[in-house]
Amino acid sequence: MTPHALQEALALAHQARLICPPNPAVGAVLVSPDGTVIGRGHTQQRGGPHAEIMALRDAEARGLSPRGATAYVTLEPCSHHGRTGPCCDALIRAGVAKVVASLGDPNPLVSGQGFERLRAAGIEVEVGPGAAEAEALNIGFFTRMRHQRPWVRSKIAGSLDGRTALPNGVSQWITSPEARTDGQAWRARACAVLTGVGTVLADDPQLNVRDVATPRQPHLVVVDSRLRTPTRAKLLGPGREVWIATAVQDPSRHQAWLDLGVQLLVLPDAGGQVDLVALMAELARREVNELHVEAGPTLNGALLEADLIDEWLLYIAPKLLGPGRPLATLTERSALSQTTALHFTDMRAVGPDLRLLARRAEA
Ligand code: AOF
Ligand code: ZN
Repeated sequence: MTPHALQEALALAHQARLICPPNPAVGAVLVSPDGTVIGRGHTQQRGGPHAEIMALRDAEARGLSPRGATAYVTLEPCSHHGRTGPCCDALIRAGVAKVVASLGDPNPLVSGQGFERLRAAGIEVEVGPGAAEAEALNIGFFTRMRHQRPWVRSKIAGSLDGRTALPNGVSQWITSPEARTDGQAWRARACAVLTGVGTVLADDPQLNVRDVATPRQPHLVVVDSRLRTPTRAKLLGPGREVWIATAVQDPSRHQAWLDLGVQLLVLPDAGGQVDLVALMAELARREVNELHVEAGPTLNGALLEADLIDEWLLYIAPKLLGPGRPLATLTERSALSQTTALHFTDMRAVGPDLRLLARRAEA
């Protein structure tokens, strides 16, 4: 059974999700020996205080002492000097008696050292309650720390017969406004949104978060092997951090985009295309935890064939389009044993549409 205070810490971590990337969303609740909650906190924006510090400040602001308290936290308190100071030292200084943490921090700078330092200071440490939820909340952070790549989620809106557009490219709108707003909520929690130059040329999208209140816009990544993104594309508008992933190595061809403040990720050429595996490693280096893909069938197909999609977010409208564009362009299979096996992890109605979440069979 997850203690009530830890459930509250998980709820606080949920609240941090839009603001805190690339840091993990963490919640902390301090409970005094008589069982009263004396402080609450969650992770702040990049470079800001961690959950434990916010909870200690909350107790201080209320004039309550954390001495002898139990700290319920959804992640191992950090032990390193990063953009902020170590939380385990702050807890030790504050005199807490016990720490209950959902799970260890996979960051190699921490990974068990936070717990060790707490125990060495005589603090009782319990690990485990709420672990599954704390990890699910931070699936991108855990994937990046463990595998040096982001958690890649591809969002697709289509018809019941699996079409994302008519043959002439018309796709606005197959799914309902409710489904489109729901899709924006998933964009908002991602560190970065990824699309292909084909989509930029066809739709001139903004790919920002508009329908959901958010303190932060995700970065935007355009896969553009040959540098065809128009310099007047809407998504290059002001206030947005845009990275173009290209296989064009010649620096003299980069200037037009650099002048617009775009960052170029110059990657190896893999058969005329950007090496997508190298792209994922570069995005992890740039601290992208969750990558939200909104792309056409070519890029989705290439990502799928490279086994780089962890999760599909599918919105299916109760419409039949007949001939049209597929979800992903794949090479022909000759046996069902060669097909990509997925399993559904969630299914629900969103307005008149269906929303399905599916993961790789082994994911
Ligand atoms: C905690 N509590 O609330 C979070 C933690 O660069 P910094 O100093 O902000 O450190 C970021 C790292 O701290 C991050 O990669 C992860 O290992 C840990 N996150 N730790 O004690 C928190 N968000
Ligand atoms: Zn910390």
